[in-house]
Amino acid sequence: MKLKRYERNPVIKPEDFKKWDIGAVFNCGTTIMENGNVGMLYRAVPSGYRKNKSGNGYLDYVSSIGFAESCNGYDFEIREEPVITPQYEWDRYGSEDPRITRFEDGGTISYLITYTAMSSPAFSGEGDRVAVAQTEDFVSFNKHGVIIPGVNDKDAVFFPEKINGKIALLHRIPPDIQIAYFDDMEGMLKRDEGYWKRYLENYAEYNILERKYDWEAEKIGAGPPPLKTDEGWLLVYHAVGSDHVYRAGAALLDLDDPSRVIARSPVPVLEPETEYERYGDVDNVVFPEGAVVKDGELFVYYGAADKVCALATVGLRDMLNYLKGFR
Ligand code: BMA
Repeated sequence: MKLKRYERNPVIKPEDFKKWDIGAVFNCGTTIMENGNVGMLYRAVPSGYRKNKSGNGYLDYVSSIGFAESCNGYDFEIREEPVITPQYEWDRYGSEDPRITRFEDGGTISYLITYTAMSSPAFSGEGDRVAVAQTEDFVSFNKHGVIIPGVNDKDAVFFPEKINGKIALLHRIPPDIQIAYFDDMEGMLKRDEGYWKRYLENYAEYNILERKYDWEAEKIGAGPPPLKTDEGWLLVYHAVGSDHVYRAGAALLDLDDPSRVIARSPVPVLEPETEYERYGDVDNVVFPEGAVVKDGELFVYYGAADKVCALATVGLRDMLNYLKGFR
C-alpha cells in the first residue's frame, strides 16, 4: 500500500518565504495544537551554503527550526522567523529534523520537541546529538539541551503517553532503532551519565526495530511519534538502502511492549518518484517526521530531497488492515 501524495505538493517551499532568506525548508514535524490547527516545525537552512569540495554535502550549512500553522492540514501560514536557533556550544552548528510529540500525562499536555543538535559542522559525521525542547503555545520555546551524551544519535521521538508508567523514547544509534525508558521527565532531562554509560555499552540490546529488507540495508530511523491505534502503535519510519535512497516504511508495535513488532510492510509505503523527491539538495529522499489524523485520514508530512516539505495521506483503517496482512 502506498501513501497518496497531495496533488498540490510541496506544502512549503523556499520561495514561499518573503522575509527570511532561506535556501531549503524540509523535514517537518507536526502535531494537532490546542486550537485544533496543525502545527508544524520545519528545518530551514539560510541561503548561501555551497557544495563541499568532496561533493559530499555542503559548507556554511547551519539549520534553524521554524514554525508554520494550518487550519486544514494543506495550506500553511509560515511564521517567517526561526523559533530554535544556534545559541550554545552544543547547538552552534544548527538544529535539524524536529519532531513534535503531544505528550499527555495525567491530564497535562505538553509539546515535546526532539531534534538533532549539531556541535560540529553538518556532514562532518560528528557531534550529532539528541536534544529536547518544550513548548506549550508554539510562541516560547524552552531548550532543555542534549539528553543523550557522548554518541552520534538522531531520529529521536517520544511516545505520546507513558507506557507501563514510564516515558518512552525511540532514538537511532546507527543502524537500528532503540528504545529508552525513563521514570519521569526530570530523570530524562538530567542526562544521567551512569544510566547512559550502562545503556551505551550494550545499546543494541535496546533495539526495537532492526533492518530487515534490502531497501533498509544501510540504516533506519523513526519518523513521526508513534501513533496509538486499536491495532497497536503505528510507526512510520525512514529507511536507507544500499542505493542511498531514503524511503518510508510502516510497522505496528505492541501497545504494552513496543519491542514486539506485530506487523511490518515488506515494501516501502512511500519512495522518491516525483521531481521534488528525486532532485534537490540531496537527491532521492523522502523523510517523514509528522503525522496527524483528521477524520480517519492519516496525514504524513515529509521532507523531500532536503529542499521542500510535502504531504501524503492514506485512510488510517486501510493502512492498519494492510499492515495486519504482514503479521
Ligand atoms: C539524514 C538527516 C536528514 C536528511 C537525510 C538525507 O542523515 O540529516 O536531515 O534529510 O540525512 O540527506
